[in-house]
Amino acid sequence: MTDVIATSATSATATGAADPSAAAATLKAAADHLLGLQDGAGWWKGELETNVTMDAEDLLLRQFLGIRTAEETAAAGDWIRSQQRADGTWANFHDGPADLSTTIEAYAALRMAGDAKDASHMVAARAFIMESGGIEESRVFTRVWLALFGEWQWSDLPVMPPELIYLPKWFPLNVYDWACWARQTVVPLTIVNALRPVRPLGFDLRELKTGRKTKARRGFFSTLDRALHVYERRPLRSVRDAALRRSAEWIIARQEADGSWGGIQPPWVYSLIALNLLGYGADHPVMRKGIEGLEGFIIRDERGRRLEACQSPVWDTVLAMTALRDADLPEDHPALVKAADWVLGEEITNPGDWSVRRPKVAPGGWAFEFDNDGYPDTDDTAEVLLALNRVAHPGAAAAIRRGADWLEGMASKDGGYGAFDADNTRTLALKLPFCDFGAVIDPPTADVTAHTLEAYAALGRGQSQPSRRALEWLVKAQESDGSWFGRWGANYVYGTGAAVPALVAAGMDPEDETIRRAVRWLEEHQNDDGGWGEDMRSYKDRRWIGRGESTASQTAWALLALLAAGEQRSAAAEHGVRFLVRTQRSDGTWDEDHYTGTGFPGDFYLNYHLYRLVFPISALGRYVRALS
Ligand code: R03
Repeated sequence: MTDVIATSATSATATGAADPSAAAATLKAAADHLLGLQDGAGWWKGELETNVTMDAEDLLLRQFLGIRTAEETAAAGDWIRSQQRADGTWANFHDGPADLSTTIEAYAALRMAGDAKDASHMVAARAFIMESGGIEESRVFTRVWLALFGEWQWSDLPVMPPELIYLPKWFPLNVYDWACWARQTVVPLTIVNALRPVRPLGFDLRELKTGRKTKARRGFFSTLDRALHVYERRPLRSVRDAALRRSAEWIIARQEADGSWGGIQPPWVYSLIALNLLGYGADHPVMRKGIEGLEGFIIRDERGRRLEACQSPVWDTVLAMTALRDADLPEDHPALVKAADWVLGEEITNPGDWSVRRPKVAPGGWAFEFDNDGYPDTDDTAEVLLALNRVAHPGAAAAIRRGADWLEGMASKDGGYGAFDADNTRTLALKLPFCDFGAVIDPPTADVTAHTLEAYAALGRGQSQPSRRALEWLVKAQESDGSWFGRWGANYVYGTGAAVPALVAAGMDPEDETIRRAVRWLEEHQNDDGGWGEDMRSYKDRRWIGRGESTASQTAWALLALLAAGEQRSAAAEHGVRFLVRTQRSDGTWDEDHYTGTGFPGDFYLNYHLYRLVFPISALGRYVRALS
């Protein structure tokens, strides 16, 4: 029954049955908004919001290279201050718990910006830092940044020798055993570690130290670390010099067209530092390109200046294309053809680090970023294929074939898919004392395997052997509660929202118990407001699994699963659709302060600013179609 007191159409639908015309109107407004965001070159790109370590490290990098300006420092300081919470701390995601390393880095950056130690916001930050154990308890990366300026001892950091580059590709811990992002980060850090530079900061941070000993991990690897520390005092000079040279060549060979390394902040900044230490000045072409390239990742607005950790144009563009097709735009709509044109130009036609494990596989994938030609990934490639397959473009068919062949070649031995490499599953690196932040391997995950399977099915390859193995892999990966884990999105709602549509597309009966269990899990985790939400804490604390404030993107993921399962007339789906209708802004998009993208479970999170729009459009579009 509709509440008689309700005056607006939207609040009336909140209590009545789902109204297909309200859903259609919401869909239309959202699709129009999305169309208005397309770049003239054909792509879409939303901001990729992360945390203030990016901005603090940017200032530290510039300080190290001797290029930090007062203007940049003040503007970054404004941004960092704007992100501080009332209790003086900084978090890694909206409304998240205070993070020690992030708060230390932010504090150091604000000291650079000239904030006084006894200013109340600095006192509050320091109180949190000290009660959390000070610099001694911060992550290795934070202590590396501080060591660059003499605020931490190099001898109190785990050793990572440049001779690593010599380990053959079959030997444990060789660079190709590391996930690509860790590989590109660790190689420059071995150079930094060997040269142990200390440059001036202009102030000290002794107020952030407790003087206690950093918790040491025990076992074989800390023994190995002690042995390496001894070796570091007198390394074999000729071997060391050759290793440094070879590592530098390895790095330089991987610089991208935009000056980045891997299109992501960590390898980028550490590569610049490492090369600088080897004598490359800020005006050397490689350095200049790298430093100037960072400008393209800077966002400036009234709140200050911030650095994106990474940019997502390929990912955003293909999700937008799929959303607009779900919204029933014709396959030859000019916006879609233009987008397809741009996407086709982004195909990666050269081998890369992935070729080390799959030397016989021909190129044909796509990366996430504008420029990351050495590192196409299976997740982006699957979503590219799904999008291109639904747009009328003469160049699409051949590119789709190459892409699907590449994907098949990237299957891991167990039939699942990692993001950037096949069989990147050796867990040894996880045990190194160096590795206390972020995943350092890239094993198959449910979300990526699901996207790949969905692509195979859409392309008529659903009966192929790789496809069947991916399906088996996914069925086995289902959690005992009926959900799937989300590696690159939060969390079980994301994994389940990927797995169910893929399994059904690949031919699984929606009445199959696998699908029914997933539907029940989603129904049990729907919020009273009709939406779904899952907090990032779910990665560390089981009590948060499937729980959190409702968001537009997570509600859409749940709906995509329910719709694929044939549940469009269920109370859960109707209630979810009403949530989206009710919470849409007048300009057609949604607010989404909560982060729903994952960089590293437990450590690093992303707010993709287009998720709030593309996923609701897909969900509402499929809903409207299912009812008609
Ligand atoms: C969503 C699907 C597509 N997906 C690609 C997603 C890319 C996400 C951005 C990656 O940005 C990174 C940021 C990082 N930080 N720190 C690291 C890092 C890596 C990527 C990092 C952590 C540990 C080590 C090395 C680097 Br060791 C901030 C498939």
